[in-house]
Amino acid sequence: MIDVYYWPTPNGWKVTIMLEECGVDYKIVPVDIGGGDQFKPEFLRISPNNRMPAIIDHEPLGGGDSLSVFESGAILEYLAEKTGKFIPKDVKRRYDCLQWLHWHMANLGPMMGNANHFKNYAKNITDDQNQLVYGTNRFVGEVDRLCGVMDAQLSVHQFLAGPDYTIADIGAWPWARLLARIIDENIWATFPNVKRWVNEVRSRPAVEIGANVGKELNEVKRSPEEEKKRRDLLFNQSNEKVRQAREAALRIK
Ligand SMILES: N[C@@H](CCC(=O)N[C@@H](CS)C(=O)NCC(=O)O)C(=O)O
Repeated sequence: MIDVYYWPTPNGWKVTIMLEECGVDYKIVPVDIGGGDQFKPEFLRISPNNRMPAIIDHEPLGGGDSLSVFESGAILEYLAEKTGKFIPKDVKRRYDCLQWLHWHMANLGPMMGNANHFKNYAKNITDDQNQLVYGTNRFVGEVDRLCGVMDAQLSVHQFLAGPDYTIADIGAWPWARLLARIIDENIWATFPNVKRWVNEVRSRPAVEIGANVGKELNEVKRSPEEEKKRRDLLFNQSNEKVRQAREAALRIK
């Protein structure tokens, strides 16, 4: 059994989609990131960066004690290695897959996260139009560039890393499916190969199930004051707060 420390966001969906694709049993442990669960000692012990997702595998690859993994890309690699699924065995194809997995971890995910922040959240935090416009243009511009990179790749390959559906697709898809919501509807007309691939991956039954896990957790109605408190918690995280919480977690025997 694998415990999945999870909240329904793109980084969380990668893990539930992979587990559904592989047919592995798992248990969801909700980490309410707006409510501060990511600072609880039991979570920080396995996820030093106070971000979900993380997993604990009680029957780990190689045997022995339970094993924890944080960072969604590392979790996908671990599950692929454990199950032998969605990662090619051939060395060249394997590194095609890993290159594209790491590409989305370092590029598409963070840039879409920041584009979303500037387009949808920053206006609740600052009235400074210069900052809002600069931040939005910078990150939306980067997402546009990255869509060009993906579209070119998908114009000659069925999937991101070539002919096979791999963890590179499982990692990037949960972000790419949100392109219209975060950027705008025209994005699909500009990048038809990305659109084709997003739809193709969406049609897989395991993707449909994995991307809906814990949907109800995000459907809670909250007052504007509560929403503000949750945003403050997410967007005001100091070095001191994080370090103290993590050190305290590590001191627990
Ligand atoms: N690179 C990390 C990013 C994870 C991440 O940013 N998680 C967000 C939710 S999507 C989170 O836990 N945020 C909590 C916080 O900001 O305190 C991964 O891919 O696992």
